[in-house]
Amino acid sequence: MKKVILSLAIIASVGFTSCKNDAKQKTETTEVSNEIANASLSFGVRGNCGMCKQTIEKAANAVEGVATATWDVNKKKIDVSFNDAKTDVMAIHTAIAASGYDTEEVSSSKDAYSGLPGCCKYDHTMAMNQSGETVAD
Ligand SMILES: [Cu+2]
Repeated sequence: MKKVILSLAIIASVGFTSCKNDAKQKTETTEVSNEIANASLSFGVRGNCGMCKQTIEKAANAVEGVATATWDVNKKKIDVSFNDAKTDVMAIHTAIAASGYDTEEVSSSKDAYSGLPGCCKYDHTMAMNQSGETVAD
């Protein structure tokens, strides 16, 4: 239990870090729930920084059936594991779009996008699902 609290504190502190520090942001943090995953997928999601990462992962994890969600700021890509009896791919795309972020399949909600912090207002023409290496720190 202490480990869970500690990791939540780490996730929170990463989330509150300013956008200017994203080059040094850890790319390994993952939102975790108690779901049992039997399926996984990866798809492109646009975004700029560590704050975007937190919003995107939180949105994906809020979908019932999602076990883990990890967004990579360099690849503009999310890896999701989920229980396919409880959710499906489009529900995950839709939840992320509703939080303000474009996915490969669903364009972001305009209202949610306009509510993002200035530094998170990513370019809608940004290439996503890139194959580059994950930058470790
Ligand atoms: Cu951001």
